[in-house]
Amino acid sequence: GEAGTGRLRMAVQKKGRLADETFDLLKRCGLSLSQSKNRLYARVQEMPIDILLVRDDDIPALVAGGASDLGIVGGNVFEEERAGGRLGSRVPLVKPLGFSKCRLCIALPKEDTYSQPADLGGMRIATSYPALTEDWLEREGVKGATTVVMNGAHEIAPRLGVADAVCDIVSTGGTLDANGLKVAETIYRSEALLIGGPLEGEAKKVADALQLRIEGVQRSRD
Ligand code: PRT
Ligand code: ZN
Repeated sequence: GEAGTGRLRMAVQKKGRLADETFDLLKRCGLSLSQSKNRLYARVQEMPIDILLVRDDDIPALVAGGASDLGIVGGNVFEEERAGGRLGSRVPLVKPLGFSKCRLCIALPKEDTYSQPADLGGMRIATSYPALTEDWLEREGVKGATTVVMNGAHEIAPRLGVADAVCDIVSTGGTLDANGLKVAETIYRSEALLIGGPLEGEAKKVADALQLRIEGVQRSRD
């Protein structure tokens, strides 16, 4: 991770739903960034930390592979990578950060009746979270359901006839509602997570100091 530079690396989302609250958290920790958000890196002025600005989907692999010491990413993305077996044997430490909360839900056309997981038997479920969806289906003993991987526009999949149900992130529920869908099951509750480690030496000292500042911010919000 910090090889050569002597600075801790932390990967965060460059732009999107996680980014604003991540930068806000760093600011509340008393940290200021020396470069514009449009660059690949930003330097923290008050601590030896470099912020790597990336797509959220790349954060778990960057941390698991050691290119970044720490990362801030949605639990949905982290757990999907882990469930898909893409993080190897190294399972990074996790600290929930309490923002970017949302739910991963299985949704059905409003006219469908739903009372229990077995009702999903044999269905094709459109999702970008196949590993989490398949794990849940297996845990619930749902028979013959399959996932159809889509990277967007899941909510129109049932109308297109390419799926019978969807499994997607829900916040207000407005998107589902506008597309004639309703929540059948919540399979995962997500929030932003600090991932990383285990670290040693100077990198561990810097990471511990950062965590102390984050805990201070969290306490002041309680
Ligand atoms: O560019 P990059 O790959 O980095 O970003 P991205 O486009 O993949 O992700 P982004 O920025 O949209 O979301 C980042 C993270 O924010 C997600 O992984 C979640 O952890 C979290 N989050 C919180 C959400 C939402 N709320 C959310 N509402 N992610 C997506 N949505 C989508 C949802 O899928 C739905 O289609 O927003 C739409 C509206 O939701 P409703 O229910 O409020 O209508
Ligand atoms: Zn993404």
